[in-house]
Amino acid sequence: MGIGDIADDLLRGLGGLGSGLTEAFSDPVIRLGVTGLSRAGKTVFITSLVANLMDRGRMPGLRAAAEGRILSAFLQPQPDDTVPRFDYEVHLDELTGPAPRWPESTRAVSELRLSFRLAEAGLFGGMRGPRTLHLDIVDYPGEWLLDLALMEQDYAGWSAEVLTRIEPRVEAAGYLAQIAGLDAAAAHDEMRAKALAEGFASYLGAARAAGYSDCTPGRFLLPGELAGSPVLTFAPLPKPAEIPRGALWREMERRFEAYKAKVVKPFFRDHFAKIDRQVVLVDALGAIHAGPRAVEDMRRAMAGILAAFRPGRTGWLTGLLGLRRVERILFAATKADHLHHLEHAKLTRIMAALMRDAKDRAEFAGAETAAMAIASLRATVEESVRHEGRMLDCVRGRLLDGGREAAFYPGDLPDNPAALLAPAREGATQWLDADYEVMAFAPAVLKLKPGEGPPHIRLDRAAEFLIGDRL
Ligand SMILES: Nc1nc2c(ncn2[C@@H]2O[C@H](COP(=O)(O)OP(=O)(O)OP(=O)(O)O)[C@@H](O)[C@H]2O)c(=O)[nH]1
Ligand SMILES: [Mg+2]
Repeated sequence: MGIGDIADDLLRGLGGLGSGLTEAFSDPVIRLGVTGLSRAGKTVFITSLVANLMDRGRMPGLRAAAEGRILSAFLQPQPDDTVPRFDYEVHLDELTGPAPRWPESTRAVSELRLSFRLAEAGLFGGMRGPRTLHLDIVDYPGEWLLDLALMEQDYAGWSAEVLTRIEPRVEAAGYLAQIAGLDAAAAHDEMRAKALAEGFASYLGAARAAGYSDCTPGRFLLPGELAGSPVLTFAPLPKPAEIPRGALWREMERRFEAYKAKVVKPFFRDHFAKIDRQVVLVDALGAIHAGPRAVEDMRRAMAGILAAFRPGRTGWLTGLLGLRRVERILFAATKADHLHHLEHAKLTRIMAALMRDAKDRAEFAGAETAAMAIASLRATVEESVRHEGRMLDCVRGRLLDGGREAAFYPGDLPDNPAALLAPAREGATQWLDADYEVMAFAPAVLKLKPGEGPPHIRLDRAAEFLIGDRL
C-alpha cells in the first residue's frame, strides 16, 4: 500500500467521521419487503433470516458476517405504531422447539425491526467507532400486489375479464350457476349481494387450493378486519343493457370503486411506497408438482406482481412513489430442500425463466435483480439410494403426515426450463414425460449449538444480495 492510498483512506475516514456524527441523530434504515403468494414461505423466511442474522454461525456467504463486522444484531420496537409486529418469538418457537411444526397461515401485513451495530471496514475503520443500521422487515401478501391491476380497471371491464377467465374452471361452476339467471338490473338487495360475494369468495378459495395464483381481489382470501364490510361485499356481474338507479349492478360498481380507493390505494401508499429492497418468494416446486396449468398461472401472477415494481406504468403509482425506487429485487424459489443439491441450479434456471418477462421490465426501471433457489429452514438431509441398479439422489425427512422418516426421489427437473414453461404456455393439462413427486416434510428436530441459527440453504447469499452492500 502506497502513501497515497493511506492518505486516501485517511481522508475517507475523516469524511466518514463527519457523516457519522450526523447519522447519530437519525440512523440509516433499510426497509425490506418480503412478499409471495399464500404459502410461498414468507413467515418461515423471515423467522429464519432474523434468527440467522442474530446468530451468524451459518452465514458465511454474508460478507459482513464472515469478516466479523457485525458486532451485534438485536430486535427493537418498530417505528410504525399501527402495523402489527411480526410474531418472531412465537414462530421461532414453533419451528425450533422440541416438537417443531410449521407456522399457521398469516393474514395481514406485519413488521419487525432488527438493528445492527457494525464495525467499519478498512484500515482506519476503527477510528470511527461502530455505526447503527436498522433493518425494517415488512411481510405482506403477494395477492395485495396483484390488486394493482384493479386500479386501471372499471367495474364493467373487471367483471367481463374475470368472468371470461374463470368460465372454463370447474372451481367456478357454483358461482357461475349462481349468476346464470340473475337480473343485475334489479333493485339492490343486501342479502343477495352478500350471497354473491360469498359465492365468489368461495370460488377464489377453491381456485387457490387447486393451485391457481390469480386469486384477486386479494382481500377476499385474506379479509382480516375488513371481513363482512361493504368494500368486500361485491362480485363480478355481467353488465345489463339498462342500469336503473338503485340497481344491484350499480351498487356493486360503487363497492368495487370503494375497494380500490379504501383498500388498494392505502396499501400502496402506506407500505409499498416505502420499500427499498424486496424479496419475492415463489413456491415454484409446488406449482411444478401441481402441473402445467399451475405453472403458467404462476408465471402470469408473477408478471402481475412485478408490474408494481415498474412505476411509470400506472400514473397514480408514479405519483405516489415520486423518485423512489426499489433498488434490489430477489426472486427466490423456496423449499429447495425438497431437492438434492445437484438439482438446485436447474431450479434457479426455472425460476429465472418464470420471471423473465417481469424481470426485464423491472431491470429497465433501474432495479438490480437476482434469482436463487433457497430453503429458509432445511427439513431434509441428502441420501443416495440404489434403485433398480442405479443410484438415485434423494432427500430424506420426517413426513408431515404421520411423522415417519422417508427418503424421496423428487424427480428429475429438466435442464432447459422451456421443457416446463412451453407446454405450460400452450395449455397442456399434464406433464408428458415427467413425474414429480409431491412431498410434504415436517420441520426437523434441531440441536442448535450456541451461535448457530436454524439450518438453511443459501439464506446467507440471499441476505448478501438484499442488504450486504449496506452492512
Ligand atoms: N421443506 C421446507 N418447507 C418449507 C420451507 N419454507 C416453507 N415451507 C413450507 O411452506 C409452508 C408455508 O410456509 P409459510 O412461511 O407459512 O408461508 P407464508 O407465505 O407465510 O404463507 P401464508 O401466511 O399462508 O401466506 C410451510 O407450512 C411449510 O410446509 C422450507 O424452507 N423448507
Ligand atoms: Mg405467513
